[in-house]
Amino acid sequence: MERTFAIIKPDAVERKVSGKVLAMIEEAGFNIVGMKKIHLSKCEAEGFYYVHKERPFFGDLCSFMSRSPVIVLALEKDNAIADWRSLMGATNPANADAGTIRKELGVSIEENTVHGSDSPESAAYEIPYFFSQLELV
Ligand code: RTP
Ligand code: MG
Repeated sequence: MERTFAIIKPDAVERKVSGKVLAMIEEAGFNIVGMKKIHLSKCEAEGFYYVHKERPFFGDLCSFMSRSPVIVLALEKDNAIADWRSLMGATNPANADAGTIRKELGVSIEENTVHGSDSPESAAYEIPYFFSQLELV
């Protein structure tokens, strides 16, 4: 079993589609081993996305991620990291395959509904950024 980290981003929580995202996660066979709703500060968003700090969209991304609450998730499944990236779809919803979360629910390249770890190294940074061992069941 592998674990990955996911976020239901502010655009989805604001539009009240987080239940739809959770249903797609469960239907795809993921076990939710950690879940909580939090409102990130700008500083916390910057720490989470520090790998993107030189990218032109970094400031906008951190403002977006801290503008309203998100739901953070730890997901478990065989091949969880790659399978969650597949279920999310391409970064830009316009390029995402039918049936993916970003195609069905995404708004724009920035407001794309969900985040997912892109490697075992990212998952190992991201899960403990939000969850203590006691919060993972
Ligand atoms: P994520 O990290 O959120 O799972 O998304 P990703 O791997 O598909 O995309 P990444 O390149 O890591 O970008 C992180 C997030 O930054 C926003 N973004 N905005 N305005 C833009 O051109 C742009 N490009 C990326 C998106 O919210 C993207 O998910
Ligand atoms: Mg990424």
